[in-house]
Amino acid sequence: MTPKPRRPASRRRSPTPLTGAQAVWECLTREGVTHVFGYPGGAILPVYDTMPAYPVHHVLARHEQGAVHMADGFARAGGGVGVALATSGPGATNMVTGIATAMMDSSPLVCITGQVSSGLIGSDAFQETDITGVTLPITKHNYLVTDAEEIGPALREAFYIARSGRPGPVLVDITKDAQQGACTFDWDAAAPKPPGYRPDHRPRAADVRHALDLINGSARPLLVVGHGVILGEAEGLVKAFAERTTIPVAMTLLGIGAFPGSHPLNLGMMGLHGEAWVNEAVQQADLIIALGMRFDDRVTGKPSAFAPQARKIHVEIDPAEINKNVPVDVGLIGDVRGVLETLLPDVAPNDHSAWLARIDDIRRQATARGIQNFEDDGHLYAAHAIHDLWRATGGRALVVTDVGQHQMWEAQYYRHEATRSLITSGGLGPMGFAVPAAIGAKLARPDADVWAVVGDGGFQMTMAELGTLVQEGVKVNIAIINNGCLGMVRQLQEFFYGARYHATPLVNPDFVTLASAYGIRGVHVTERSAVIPAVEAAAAHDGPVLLDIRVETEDAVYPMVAAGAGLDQMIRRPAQEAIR
Ligand SMILES: Cc1cc2nc3c(=O)[nH]c(=O)nc-3n(C[C@H](O)[C@H](O)[C@H](O)COP(=O)(O)OP(=O)(O)OC[C@H]3O[C@@H](n4cnc5c(N)ncnc54)[C@H](O)[C@@H]3O)c2cc1C
Ligand SMILES: Cc1ncc(C[n+]2csc(CCOP(=O)(O)OP(=O)(O)O)c2C)c(N)n1
Ligand SMILES: [Mg+2]
Repeated sequence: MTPKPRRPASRRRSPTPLTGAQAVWECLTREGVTHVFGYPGGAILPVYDTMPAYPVHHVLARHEQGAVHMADGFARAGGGVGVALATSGPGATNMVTGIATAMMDSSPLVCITGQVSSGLIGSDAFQETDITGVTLPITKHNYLVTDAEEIGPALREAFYIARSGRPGPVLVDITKDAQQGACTFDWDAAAPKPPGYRPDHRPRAADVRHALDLINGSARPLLVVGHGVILGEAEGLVKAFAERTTIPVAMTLLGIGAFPGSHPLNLGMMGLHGEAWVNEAVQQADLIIALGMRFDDRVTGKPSAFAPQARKIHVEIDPAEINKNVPVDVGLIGDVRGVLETLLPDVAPNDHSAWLARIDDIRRQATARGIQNFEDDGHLYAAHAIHDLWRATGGRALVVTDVGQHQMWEAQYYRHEATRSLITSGGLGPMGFAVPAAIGAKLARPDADVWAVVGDGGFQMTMAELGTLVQEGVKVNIAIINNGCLGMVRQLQEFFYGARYHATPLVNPDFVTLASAYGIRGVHVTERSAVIPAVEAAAAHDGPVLLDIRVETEDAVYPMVAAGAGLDQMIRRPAQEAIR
């Protein structure tokens, strides 16, 4: 890819007379924005028209959902705020899935939409949609701006709200006349001061003492590491805490990467598709120390049956999360980094060897049932393909997954060593996330070896973004885990609907031919022995490569806990003899 030449940053002094559209770019550049993901239309054209004067690279998506997922992938990979831009009406409504995705996973975004001119609001004008009304429940905050003078303050506040406290998406809807109007842009005067918003919390001293007593007195403690550890950049402190106390670590899906996969204290992912030994450790623990995770129902199973023997400490920045899903003994409200810094000097290096040995024992028994240890029967299973992707990339790739069975197998069979090396949609789980989010991730981290791991169903939801991939010249490799069906839903049909597979088989196009229409190299992979060479060849190729990996349809993600069941009611993979 030839990088777009950068223009020098604006050197204007404040206050400066500008149009509202120029004020948008002035704000973005001063916020340090380098990339904006968007799609133009009439109501946002004044903003597009002034864009070339500013040193921001615009990525033209093929659909506004894709633009928002790109901004989200950019934010999750790089740690900044992602920015997406769209026109009014259909442009804005197409953003909704992407915004809801970011909201559920606390991803910091600023989405800017054009709106019809203020005099037309409420008249059902052409492409008028009340997007602040539509997105009220799926944004951390939103604004309707009808005056050019308000653009600066609204955007500065939007960035502040998006990135502070519990991060999240903020939408700023700007009328066309506000974009065209004149304003006096004063950066300093626009400093954010949202009334009633207090993102900084510190835990109470009594709660800290209580937590320390529980930690230092427990025999079977477990750290549960969530996405908040990554958002709060507390990975190093978590490692120091775990090593000092020799407490084993379980991760939520979104916590994967926050603790090194190969660390001896790492257990892996917990939850409805968590590894058996992790869930058993949860159920047998006498203390759960939950760090930046929100006890999602996919993590706890039936809440009343969750970790029944354990006292619980919850370190969480959002007070609304304490006692929301699972009652806890101590809530430490604050940034996980600050809380760990407070706790660390006073935690005792206790001996937990008996507890660790017990977990190891459960792990050994469970591993014997792992599909990786089954003899090769000539079939290619998705778990094999993902395990080989891990081997061939040395565990160092930045993997962006879609939603479904392949997502769970990736979490189980790709061992992530580094933080922000797995990007996946956990809370909303929209199919179609992976390819656009991977494009955003690659633009945020150009040196990363980025792989989109995506189902054959989900790929077809946003495959138009192959056009963006080519236009941007980014090297993102794509592994389609092609099982010929909507696998995760088929699995539910297999277990709970009498194997009546209605509406889950897929008739797919030839993805390799499709890739070639975009000028992308495509390769069919049909045998287990072909996975590693195909991944290595993709890495060596100067451009994106799409692997169409044809895997068995007949397979399920194990272990599996049925919705509403406790974590101790895991359905386990049958032994190989039982499958034959
Ligand atoms: C098909 C499918 C299957 C799934 N199965 C599983 C499964 O088996 N196991 C599993 O774990 N998940 C699973 N998930 C994902 C699950 O739905 C949730 O998205 C996930 O568990 C949430 O993880 P989290 O709580 O760590 O992250 P988030 O939902 O992002 O929550 C992060 C929490 O950290 C807090 N926080 C943010 N910043 C800070 C900070 N600086 N300091 C302190 N706190 C902070 C936030 O307020 C929030 O409460 C599945 C998803 C799908 C789509
Ligand atoms: C937009 C959207 N629609 C429907 C679903 C429900 N759903 C969850 S997983 C899944 C099947 C995914 O199939 P595929 O992409 O082929 O992945 P696989 O499970 O086969 O690995 C469906 C339909 C969803 N998560 N997102
Ligand atoms: Mg599929």
